[in-house]
Amino acid sequence: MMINSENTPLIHRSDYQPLAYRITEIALDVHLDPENTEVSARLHFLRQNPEPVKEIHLDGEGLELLEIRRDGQLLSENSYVVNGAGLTLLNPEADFVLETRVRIHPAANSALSGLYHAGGQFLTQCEAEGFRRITYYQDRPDCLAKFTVTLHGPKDTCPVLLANGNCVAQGEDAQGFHWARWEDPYPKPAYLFAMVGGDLAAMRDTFTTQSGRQVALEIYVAERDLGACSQAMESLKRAMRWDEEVYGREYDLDRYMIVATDSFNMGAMENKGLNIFNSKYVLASPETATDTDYQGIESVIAHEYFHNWTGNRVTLRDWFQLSLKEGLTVFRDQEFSADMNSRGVQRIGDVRRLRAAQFPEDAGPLAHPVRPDAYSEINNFYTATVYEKGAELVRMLHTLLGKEGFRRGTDLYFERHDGHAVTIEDFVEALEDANHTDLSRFRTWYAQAGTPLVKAQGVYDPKAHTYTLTLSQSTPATPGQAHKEPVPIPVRMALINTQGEKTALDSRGDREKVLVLEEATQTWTFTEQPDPVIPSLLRGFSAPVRLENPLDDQSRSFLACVDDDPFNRWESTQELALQALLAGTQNPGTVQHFPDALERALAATLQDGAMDPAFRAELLSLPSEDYVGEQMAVIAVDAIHQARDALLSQIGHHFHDTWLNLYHDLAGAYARDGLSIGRRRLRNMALSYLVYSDRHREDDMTLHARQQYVQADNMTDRLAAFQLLVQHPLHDAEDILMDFYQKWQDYPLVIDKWFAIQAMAPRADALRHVQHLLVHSAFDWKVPNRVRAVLGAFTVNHTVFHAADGSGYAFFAEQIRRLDDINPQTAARLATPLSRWQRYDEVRQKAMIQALQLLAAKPHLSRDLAEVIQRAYPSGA
Ligand code: B3K
Ligand code: ZN
Repeated sequence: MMINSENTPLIHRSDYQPLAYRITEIALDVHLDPENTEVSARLHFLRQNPEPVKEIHLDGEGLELLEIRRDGQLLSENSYVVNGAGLTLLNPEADFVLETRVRIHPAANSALSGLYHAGGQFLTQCEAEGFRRITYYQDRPDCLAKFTVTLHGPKDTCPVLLANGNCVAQGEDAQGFHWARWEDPYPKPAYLFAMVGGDLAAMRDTFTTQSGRQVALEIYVAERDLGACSQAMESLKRAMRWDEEVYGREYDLDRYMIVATDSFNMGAMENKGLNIFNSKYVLASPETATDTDYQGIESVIAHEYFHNWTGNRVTLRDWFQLSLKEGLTVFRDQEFSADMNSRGVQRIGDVRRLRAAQFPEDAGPLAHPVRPDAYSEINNFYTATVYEKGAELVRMLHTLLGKEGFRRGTDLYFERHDGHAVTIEDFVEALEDANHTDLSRFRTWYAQAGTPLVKAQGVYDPKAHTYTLTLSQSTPATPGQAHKEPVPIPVRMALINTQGEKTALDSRGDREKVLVLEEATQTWTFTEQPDPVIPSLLRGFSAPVRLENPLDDQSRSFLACVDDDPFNRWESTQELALQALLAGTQNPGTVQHFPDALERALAATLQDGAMDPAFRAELLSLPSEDYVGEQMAVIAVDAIHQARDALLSQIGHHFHDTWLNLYHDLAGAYARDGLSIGRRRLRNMALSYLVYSDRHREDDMTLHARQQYVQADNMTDRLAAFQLLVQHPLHDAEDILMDFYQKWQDYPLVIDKWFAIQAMAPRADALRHVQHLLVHSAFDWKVPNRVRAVLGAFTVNHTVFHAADGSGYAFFAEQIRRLDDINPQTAARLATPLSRWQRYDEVRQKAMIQALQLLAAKPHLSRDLAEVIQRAYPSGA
């Protein structure tokens, strides 16, 4: 691949150097203007060592330097150097004050990194390296400074001026302008800096902390959205209480602010005291947001709040430590959601996400350890590995140390490192020291990429009444890591007898155990087992591994009916469905065998009216096309799609009357409690199976969907019906598409759904349809949510994106080229599915490589996209 390697110079973890100078204080003065904003900065530098240094480098990108002074004196041109990467000060004193004034252009900033102007608001995004696009600075997470920020802006378009911390003064400027000064008492790295200016209304509330302090809570949105903030506000209060109760962590400022915007590169950002959020994770009303949207808000609000301790008060030494804050904070938000909702259902969802995003990443050319060793563009490392696998590592530590031990460890971690920039090693050491334990071998998990494969072998001896379990592990090679060490794998397990009961595993009578598989192979023998038993392994998905547990269908079906571990009960059903689907891919087009074992498992769930409906819906859902593909040596795109369609329709058909009864019985008035959410989920699943049961005729099941679409009083039900109709191969949904658009055209988040559902529809003319979506008047290349709604959704429309003639890839690459000039971060992220080319047949491989080459040849290729292409196809570089 012809990529200029200057595009992708690598930064190595081993090259870390402590700062020669600290910046103790920074005062910013910002005159907001969409075209030309002026930023003045006053920085107090303090040398860390007695020996003088030759120069100090300050990061800076796209800044127009207007003035520079040291200790009040204009700097002569021979005492500094400015280039595209920043500013170098020559022969600096031991301590001094540097003042700079620069000009930047927020309206032209479509990359949405640094200060940008979008939707009439001024907003910032500084993680990871956006602050250098605002002013010259040591833009690295170990540079902690006290910030004072004075914002000036026009009163009419920017009545609200916000920054981190407390508002300490405000006043009038001349001619319709005003200012506000904010002070953040907590020293912080620049990536946590934020400022906002705009015409915003606030929903206000208060929270009283465990020590009795009152905190003002404010959610800033457009005036018309004020009524859609209550889920966010309630979730915030629940998260604040939970962190006090579970981790003993209290909020530390007098004010907690959240600002919502439609123009944002990711979900949200944990800036100190002033979170900035994608409006998708703030705004919800029953008419516009689905139950899934509501849950997304709760977990992202909690996630950003939890960062106040895990990320902000204790921050990162360097970006290689990213999982120190992200893995730990994802673990915390998952546990919070498990405590607020059903623990079993939460765990199933978490594992589903891990398997959908992280396992493929770990098995492909973009694989990297949870603590990476090198990067070119750090924004490419906000990955499922750093976040989701990182959270799994913390979860395993929690399992190994136990709840109390883990809490002792985090208490010590906060006590030792509050106010410091630290490493993953510091975290592990705190857990060790608090528990007088040795986690040396566990560290390999952070250093080694790839998903371990665990193989289980069990033998029951009817004479000796013993059950012997042998577990072995191996991890496949990943780029740059040919040899792999064994890792300690906690395997939670039970043995289940023919009555469906867990047997006693030892003389203490424990019926569940955590075995720690540390070596390549280990064996455990359980005595006094009078009856044959079936092993229930990796309960609760106790480790992020693939498990090969050779059970026959009958045993799986039995576990699917009796296992009291919700995750494993689900897993047994999924495994049966997976086997049926894989078998189906062998003979595409023929009528598929609906295995008895699967039938029994599904029937048991369908008949169990006492079960939590949300869990029931999980048990009744089939593995995704992606998951099935992951299990195949060569992903058979079309065969998987057909097999899954066929099985859905068989299950729909076979249990037709049961589904219909469920559909009618589960109807009920809209409410937001867990039970009602579960009932809606199960009811919409029933509708979907009914529609699938006769997908190849268009008869009265689509009428049910049409009726539901029209009559629904909430978005969950309306969207479920809408999706079934739009994605039905024979149904003409033109009128419904128009109706939906007309109703919701003023609600960007709803229109994103309208775009995404169309882009995901596997219809015959899908590609042409997606091309039309890109020229629709509501499509906007500058709004990442909208771009993801079309291009992101398109990549999961497997039969179309992966069309054998390569048309999907070629089209996609053209769009990514275009996007790269507008928003490189989003372009690089969207392009990652192309990195999976090795998993497809030769024809598709060729076409995918061609698409990568098309990207590689792009003029002005961003560093973000260059790195992804380079890693996706290193052989040609
Ligand atoms: N810390 C931010 C992510 C920043 C991504 C920068 N490319 C959100 C979060 O994980 O909470
Ligand atoms: Zn985070």
